[in-house]
Amino acid sequence: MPTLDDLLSRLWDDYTHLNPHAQRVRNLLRERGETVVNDHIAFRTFDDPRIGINVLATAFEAHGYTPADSYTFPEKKLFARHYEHPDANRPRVFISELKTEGFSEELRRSVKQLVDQVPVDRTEAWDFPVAGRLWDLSYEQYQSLAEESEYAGWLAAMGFRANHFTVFVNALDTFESLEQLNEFLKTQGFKLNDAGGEIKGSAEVLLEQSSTRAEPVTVTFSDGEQKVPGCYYEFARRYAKADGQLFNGFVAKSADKIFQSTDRQ
Ligand code: OOG
Ligand code: NI
Repeated sequence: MPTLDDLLSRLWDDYTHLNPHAQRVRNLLRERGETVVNDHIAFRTFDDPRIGINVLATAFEAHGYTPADSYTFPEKKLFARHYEHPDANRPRVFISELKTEGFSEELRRSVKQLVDQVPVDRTEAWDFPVAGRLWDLSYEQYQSLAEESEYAGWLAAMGFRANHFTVFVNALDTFESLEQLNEFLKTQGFKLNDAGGEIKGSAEVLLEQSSTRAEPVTVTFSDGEQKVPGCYYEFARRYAKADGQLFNGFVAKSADKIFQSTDRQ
C-alpha cells in the first residue's frame, strides 16, 4: 500500500516537471538557507458525482485526512472544501469543484463528454489525484470552455494534478513579511498574480496570500500542440486566532482572486 509520502512526492514531481518555475522558487529559498514547508496543495474538479470533491478526497482520506470547512464562490460558480490531517506537519488539502448547473447547455454537454471518458477504476486508484488528463480534447473545445469559465478550461486541459503547492511563509527565517518575499520574487523575475492586489487578505482575516502567475505550458490537444496556463506557486502567511491557535482555514474572498492565477492573459 503506497504511503502518503509516496502520493505527495508523486504530486510534487508531476507539478515541478510541468512547472519548473516552482522548483526554481524553492531552490532559491533553499539557497538562502530556508527550510520550505508546504502549507497546502490544491486540486480542481467538476461537480459530476463520478469525479467530484468526495471522489478526489478519497485518496487523502485513506491516509487519515478529514473534511474541515467549506467555501462557496457564487461568481465563479465554485464550491470548495479543505481537508486536514491529524499530524499538523502534513499539508492541508484544498479541493474545489465547478458547479456546472449554472452554465450553458453547451458547457454542460462538453463537460459530460469529458467525464464520460474517465475510466471508473482510475478514479478509485490511490494516485487518482495525480492521474493527469483522462480525456481527449481539441483546442477548440478547450477555448470554448475557457470562454465561459477559466476554471473549466484549465481543468479540461490539465486534468487531475496539483494545481498549486504553497510555501508556508511563517516558517521562513529570512523574510519579515509576505511583502518582502513578493519583492524578492519579483527581483528574481517571477510574475505575481496582481488580481485584487498582490497580497490577498490581511492579519485581520488571519491569512495573507500571494501567488505567481501560472506559466504557459505546452499541451497536446487532439488537433496539435498549444501553450496554455499551467500551475502556479502560492505563498501563505497565517495568523493566530484569539485562542492563540494558528488559523487553519481559507478565506473565500481571497481565494476567489487566487483562482485567477491560471487565467489566460
Ligand atoms: C484554488 C484557489 C484558492 C487558496 O489558497 O485560497 C486557494 C485554485 O486555484 O484551484 O488555493
Ligand atoms: Ni491555495
